[in-house]
Amino acid sequence: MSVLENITSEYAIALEAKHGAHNYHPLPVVLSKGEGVFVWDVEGKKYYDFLSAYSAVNQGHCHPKIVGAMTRQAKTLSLTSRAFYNDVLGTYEKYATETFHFDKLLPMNTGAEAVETALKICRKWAYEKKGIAENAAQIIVCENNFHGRTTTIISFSNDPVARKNFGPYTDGFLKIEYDSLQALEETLKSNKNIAGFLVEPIQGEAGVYVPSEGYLSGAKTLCEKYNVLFIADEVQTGIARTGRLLATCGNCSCTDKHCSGTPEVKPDILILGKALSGGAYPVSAVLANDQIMDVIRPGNHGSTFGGNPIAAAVGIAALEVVKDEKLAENAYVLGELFRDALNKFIPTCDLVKSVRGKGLLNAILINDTEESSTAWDICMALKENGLLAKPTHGNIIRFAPPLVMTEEELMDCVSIIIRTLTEFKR
Ligand code: IF1
Repeated sequence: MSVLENITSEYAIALEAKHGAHNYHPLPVVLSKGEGVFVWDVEGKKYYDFLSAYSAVNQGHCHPKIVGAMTRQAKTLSLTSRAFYNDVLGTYEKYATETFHFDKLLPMNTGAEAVETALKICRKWAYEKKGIAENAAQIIVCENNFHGRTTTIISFSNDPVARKNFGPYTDGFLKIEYDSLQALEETLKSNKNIAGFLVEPIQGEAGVYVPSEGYLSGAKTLCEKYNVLFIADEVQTGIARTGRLLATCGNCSCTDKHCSGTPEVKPDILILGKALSGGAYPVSAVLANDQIMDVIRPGNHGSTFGGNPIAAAVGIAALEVVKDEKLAENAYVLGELFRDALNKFIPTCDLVKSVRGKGLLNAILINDTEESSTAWDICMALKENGLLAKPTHGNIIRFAPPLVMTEEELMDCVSIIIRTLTEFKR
C-alpha cells in the first residue's frame, strides 16, 4: 500500500512535527507542485517562488530538459560507485571544466561536501606543494560566513545557533572581517602557515552583503603575493545567479554588455553546488587546475554518490539550460529592474531601509531590530498575497526568484511586494 495520500497542509505539518526532527522552522505553507517560477500548495494556491530553494532552482522548477535527462538516466543506470567507470561522468567533467575554464573537477553531492573537499585539497596542496609543516596549515575565513553545516564548517562559523554545543571544534582556521583587504593582508603578513582564503563572493546568509568593488580582485592579488589559494564558495552565487556565470568571474571574456567590466577574478579553487543541478538532484563540484588538483591521489577522497551517472547527466542538462536560455543575461537585466523599482519605492515607505544585491540575488533591510518578528510577519503577508520568500537573520528578507522569470512576471512580483509593504501593519 502506498504511504502517499492526499493530505491537507495542516495534516502535513502535523506529520512533520510528530515524526520529523525540528531542525527547521518553515513558513507554514505545504508545497505539492512546482513549475518554472511557480509553486502550488496542497490546497491548490499558486505562488511565485522568490527563494528558489536558496538559489538551487535557478533554472525554474522541474525544468523539462533537466527532468528529462534525470529520468532517462535513472531508467538506464543510476549508480555504479567509483569502483568502476561509467559512460557519463567523463563527458560531464569535460563539459563543466570547459564551461568554467579549469583543468579538473572533483564531483561531490552537497555544497558542504564540496566545501570540505576544497579545504582538504587546500591543506594537502599546502603541505605537498607550498611546504608548510604538516598539521600547521591555517585557512582564512570571513566573519559571518556560511559554508554549510558539517562539524568542521561550523567550527569556523560565528553563528551561535549553528555552532553552540557541537564542539569540540576543528582547528586551523583564522577569521577576519569580510570586505577588508587590510584585514586580509595583515593576517597574510603575520602568519607563514596560511594555505588558503575561503570566501563567498557575496555573503548570502549573512544578508546578501555585496563586497566593495575591487575586493575580490584585491583579495586574489594578495593571495598570489603570499602564495595562498583563493577559494571561492559559489554554491549560492554561482550558476548565473548574480547576473554573470560566476560572481567571481564572468567567463564571458568581459566583453558582454551585461558584464560590469571588472577584471576576471579567477579562483584557484571553485566550489559549486545547488543550481549545478537546477535543484533536481544533489550535485556539487570542486574545480581547480592540475597543479592543485593533482595532489589528490586514489584513496585520498571520495563518496558513494559523488559523480554518479544521474548527477552527471543532470549537471550537463542544467548547465546547457543556463547557456541556451541566457540565464546570466536575464538575471542581470531583471536584477537591475528589481532594484530600480524598489529604490524608487523605498523613500515612500518607512518600513524598508534599503535594497541590495547583484543579479537576482537581492535582499531588503527592514526598518526594525534583528530580534523583531517584522521580517517574518512581512513574509507571512507576502505568502497571503501569492509570493514566497523567507527572512535571513533577523530583519533582512532575501529575494531570489528563478532566473527564468520574465520581465512581466518580475514586475508582477514587484507590485505584490510593494502592495504588501504598503498595506503592512506592524
Ligand atoms: C540550510 C543558509 C543559504 C551556501 C554556501 C555552502 C552551502 C550553502 C554559500 C552548503 C548552503 C543553504 C543551506 C540551507 C539554507 C541555505 C542557506 F541559509 F543556510 F545559509 F542559501 F544562505 N556554501 N546554503 O549558501 O550547501 O550543503 O546545503 O548543499 O542549511 O539551512 P549544502
